[in-house]
Amino acid sequence: MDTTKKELVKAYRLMKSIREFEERMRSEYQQGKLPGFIHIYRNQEAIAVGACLDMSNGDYIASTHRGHGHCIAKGCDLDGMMLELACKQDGFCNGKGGSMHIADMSKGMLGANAIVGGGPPIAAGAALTAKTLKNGGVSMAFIGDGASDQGTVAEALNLAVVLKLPMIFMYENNFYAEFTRNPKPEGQIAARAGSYGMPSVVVDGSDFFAVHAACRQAIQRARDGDGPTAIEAVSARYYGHYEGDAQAYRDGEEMQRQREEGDPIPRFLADSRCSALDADLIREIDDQIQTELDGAVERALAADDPTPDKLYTDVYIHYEGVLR
Ligand SMILES: Cc1ncc(C[n+]2csc(CCOP(=O)(O)OP(=O)(O)O)c2C)c(N)n1
Ligand SMILES: [Mg+2]
Repeated sequence: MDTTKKELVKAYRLMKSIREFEERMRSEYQQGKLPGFIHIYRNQEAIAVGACLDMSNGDYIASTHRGHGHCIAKGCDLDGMMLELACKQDGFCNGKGGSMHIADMSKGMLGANAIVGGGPPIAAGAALTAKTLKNGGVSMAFIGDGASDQGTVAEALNLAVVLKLPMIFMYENNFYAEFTRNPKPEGQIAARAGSYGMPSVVVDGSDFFAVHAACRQAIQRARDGDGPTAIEAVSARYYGHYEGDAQAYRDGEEMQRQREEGDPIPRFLADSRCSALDADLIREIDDQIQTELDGAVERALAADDPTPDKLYTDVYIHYEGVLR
């Protein structure tokens, strides 16, 4: 599969933006400047970026509680995200969403979701919309290994096959659900999805090229009207379940090895297909990301909180006038 230089630059920029955005968030969070709970995506960046690279704003994704990478990969700008994570009134959801409920409809990002397994039925609905409107759109649900056992996921798998939906089930198997190691052997999640009657593959989630190739094929299949595909991308969680989790339940040596071997960014740059990305170009991109982040953090911390009179806005849809 050919990946153009433009695509490689975009992929690098997005993976590095996710990495740096989250590391900056961690630092601000540890200083008590960001509220709520955050779940860091580190070392899974190649999955979000490989998955979203062939999608446009007219395609949909439904994210998870570990959603910053999905947002950035789908094109959400860092400024709006940082404002939202700081719960400021100019954030994507006017400060009401924060990390776990952030959404940006203009980019087809249907939302992070604190309900484990909440995304796939939403993505199935979006896929049905695209199919009904015949607009060529596709829809993707990101699903953790823990979430893969939820009944909502089973329902979405079933509907996607029965209705031949333009949908991709993107499983991110990082082998942990909160503090519990997932006992399923690698490939079992994909096999279960396959048993519903859709093609299913297992890829190395640290390998951008493997993820991108599988997603390109699945997205094309969906656009061609051939129905859903399931992809199990295997990775290892880098940090704890949430920021602040010391991971005392993991073997330290094994974790260190997984952290090093599982880093998708040096692996991407070392690939011969990236030889066109010279050191000056990488430095330039890195500098641009830092400048963008400096501005985003400064603006977010200085921005206004939502005012008390906005307490009940953006919470419920008001149907008056809509259903007439
Ligand atoms: C319906 C529901 N059950 C339980 C929880 C608590 N919970 C939050 S995250 C999580 C684990 C999810 O694991 P996984 O799907 O593998 O995603 P990961 O955290 O590894 O990205 C659980 C059980 C929840 N938020 N929602
Ligand atoms: Mg997991």
